[in-house]
Amino acid sequence: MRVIVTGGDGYLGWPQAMYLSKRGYEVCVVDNFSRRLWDLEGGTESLIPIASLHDRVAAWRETTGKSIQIAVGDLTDFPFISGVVRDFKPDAIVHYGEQRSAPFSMIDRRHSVLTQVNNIVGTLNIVYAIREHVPECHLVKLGTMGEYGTPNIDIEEGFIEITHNGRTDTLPFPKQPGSFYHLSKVHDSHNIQFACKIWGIRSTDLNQGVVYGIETDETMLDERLATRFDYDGIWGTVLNRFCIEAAIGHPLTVHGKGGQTRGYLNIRDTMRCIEIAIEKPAKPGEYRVFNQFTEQFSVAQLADLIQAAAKHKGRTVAIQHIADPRVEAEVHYYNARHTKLIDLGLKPRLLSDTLIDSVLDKVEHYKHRVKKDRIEALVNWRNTSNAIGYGTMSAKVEGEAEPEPKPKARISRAR
Ligand code: NAD
Ligand code: USQ
Repeated sequence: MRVIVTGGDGYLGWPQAMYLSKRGYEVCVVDNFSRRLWDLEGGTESLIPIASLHDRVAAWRETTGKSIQIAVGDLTDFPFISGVVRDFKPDAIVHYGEQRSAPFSMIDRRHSVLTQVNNIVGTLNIVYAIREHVPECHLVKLGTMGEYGTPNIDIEEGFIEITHNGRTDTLPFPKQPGSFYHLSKVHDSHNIQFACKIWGIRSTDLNQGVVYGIETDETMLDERLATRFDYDGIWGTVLNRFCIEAAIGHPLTVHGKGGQTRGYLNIRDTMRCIEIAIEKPAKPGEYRVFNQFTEQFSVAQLADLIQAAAKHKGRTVAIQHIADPRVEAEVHYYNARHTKLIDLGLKPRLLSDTLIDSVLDKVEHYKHRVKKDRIEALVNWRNTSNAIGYGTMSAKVEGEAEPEPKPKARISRAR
């Protein structure tokens, strides 16, 4: 099978490309390196040094004898992605290539717009390229559990049966996302579902939870194959952040009471879930949704787990409750169904002391690279223009100033 992995230079896309290549898939990665640029913009950096995409692919060939093709370009550029799809003729497209940080999308207007244009236009272009060149191709799209928010009822896998005024229908599960990033995923979902309906495209929307972990079997083959590991206040996800904080003796930064509960999964399970989705594709015209996570935790539970694991290694780490920079329910009901991938063969790799230990050991090795001034949560949801430290992301940057609003049209009043 031929598979395009968009975002193939990213945290999940690069290990996914290797995972599939190792199992005999012909893989082409697409990326425009925007993520490396956004790191430069915000003064952030992967904890683990990462090779360039070309060096990674060369190292992969050297280590395994297998090739991965590279297409460098922007998914929002239709002639580019349309040409790649036309020439490569994929059986499946695994679409990771989006701006994926909720805090980044909440910095200011420019970053909200950038996020939504990048994600929604990129996805729509892929859908059009599939329709034009490979209508049988299966689109495996990375969505997010955050599309649902935290409703006070059980979360179903994509759809819910509703009886209203005596009539019953199965409808998309209500969406209450918590950032302009999460909203971009909701808009993607609607666009994809619509395209499946009108053109018979096949798609699996994977509502993935928060991913943690640093290594897969493939990244461990050679240090040039390592994937990125984010820990800063913009890109770092909570469990990865707590591991770094523990390693450098920084208090674990729990937002508010820490009652925010989310679904989590190990990076190795992400790899396998995608493989399962590709192996057992949606039917033509089918838009299916899987909730892709393996267990749920509150932030406070995660902090306790990491604190205990650090203590086991002789390290005392404090837990600090900081005012929540986000607007989110601090304590809430959370019970999300996640059985479809398990029914298709996923054997979850649950968070264990050994797993936390292995991440802690790995980050310990690189802790000299931590930029301590990037750990703090740099973006507050309540601000419309966050100056995040170096000033480069502030709306007040020279040349980036918000234009003055035009004067209102004059309305002549009747006397
Ligand atoms: P990442 O930022 O490490 O990787 C994303 C990659 O996409 C980057 O290499 C970036 O350069 C590329 N990209 C972005 N916009 C592009 C464009 N317009 N054209 C070409 N390339 C583009 O992110 P990640 O953690 O690997 O996440 C991958 C996907 O999985 C995202 O869609 C994200 O929303 C989703 N997801 C991630 C997590 C998580 O915890 N990491 C959880 C749920 C869902
Ligand atoms: N949190 C803390 N302390 C921290 C960092 C985060 O308490 O130091 C809290 C947040 O307030 C939030 C929760 O932890 O309640 C999760 O935050 P996160 O940054 O780990 O995850 P999130 O912003 O939701 O985004 C990440 C990925 C995104 C993906 C999403 C899956 O960046 O791409 O879509 O996880 S989900 O959360 O299921 O929507």
